[in-house]
Amino acid sequence: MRERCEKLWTHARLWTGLGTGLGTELGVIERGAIGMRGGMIAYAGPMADAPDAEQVIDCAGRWITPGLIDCHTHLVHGGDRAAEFEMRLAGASYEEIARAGGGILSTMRATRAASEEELVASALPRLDALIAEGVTTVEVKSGYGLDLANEAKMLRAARRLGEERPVSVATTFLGAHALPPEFAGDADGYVGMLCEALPQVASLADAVDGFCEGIGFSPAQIERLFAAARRLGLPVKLHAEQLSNLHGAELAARFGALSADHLEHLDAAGVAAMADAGTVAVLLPGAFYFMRDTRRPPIEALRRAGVPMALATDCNPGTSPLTSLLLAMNMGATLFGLTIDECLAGVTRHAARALGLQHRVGTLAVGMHCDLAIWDVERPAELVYRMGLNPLHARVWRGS
Ligand code: DI6
Ligand code: FE
Repeated sequence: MRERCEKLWTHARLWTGLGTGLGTELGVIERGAIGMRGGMIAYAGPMADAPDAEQVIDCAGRWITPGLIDCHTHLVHGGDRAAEFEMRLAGASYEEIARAGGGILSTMRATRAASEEELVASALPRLDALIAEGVTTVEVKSGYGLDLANEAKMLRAARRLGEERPVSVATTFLGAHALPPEFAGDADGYVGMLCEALPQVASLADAVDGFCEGIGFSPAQIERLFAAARRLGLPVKLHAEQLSNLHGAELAARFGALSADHLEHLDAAGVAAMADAGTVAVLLPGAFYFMRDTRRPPIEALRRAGVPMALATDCNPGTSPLTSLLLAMNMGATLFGLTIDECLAGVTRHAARALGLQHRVGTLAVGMHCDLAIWDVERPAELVYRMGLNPLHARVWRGS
């Protein structure tokens, strides 16, 4: 006789994320049930075999997926860049705007000027939009403070979001996002400062990220940062191959990175290195769309090599002001050619892995956190198909 559950969701169709093989239905259970005890999943399987429970919730045939995971965001930042969007519509390029003092540095100024409380307050509406669509775990990067005090302020604000709302927050230190004016012409000096500062932000960050790009940091600079991060036991991830191919993904793979993100210019060697290292490819179709990019990441090569692909919003004020993970899935399918199951795995199982959280969240399995999204849909494809309709019926975080 199995132990009673505290709660049991019955008459549900389960998309567990546990099947094998990409492109096949990932572990669907018709007439399924989920049992919860102590905030964890205690049962996930056919209703017929479900244990007793103190409270039974009849899902009336609705679909249950793992709670969604947005594994790449810049949710915390000061101000917005709507005026720069207007300039881009009038013909200015992202690079021209950046060279004129706009871009990341304009958000840096607004972020430095904001208090921790103001950063939390301005991020909450964006977080609430994600939560309203079933997000139960969100990653938040720093990267607009660009000095120790302001990067730490961003990371504290990010952690506070997880106290203000029922959601799990993973924080990432992205000090190597852009060169601040204090270090103009001295990127190496700035990276040296970051490496020295790392022990002081280590307790605030779950991972270390960088922007490896001509307009960001060189592979040699990222390598120094990654070596410092690994010495502290911090996992790494990288914005790589977004605008050009500097072989950042290979570098990331060499450091056992959790993920390499963007990847529009990834080549075959990069794909192979990621496959060998088990590094997740985080695809960010919102940035691709908003920047009117035309070069797609090498999806077919990633698929063939068995590289897990995640999808995220990249929510940021400059290149992806997107606060809908459902829309990111739609873009993943329409712009990048992902299948429905790839899109769903991309915001659940593989997104969890991109954060190193695959043993806690991202699938419907016994022993995982009971984070659920319950949907008013007839088939999972509807979650990817619609643009702007939110079919979330209920959201469960850690069992409630
Ligand atoms: N890649 C991007 O597209 C964004 N950051 C990054 O590393 C740009 C962020 C911004 O423009 O504010
Ligand atoms: Fe990003």
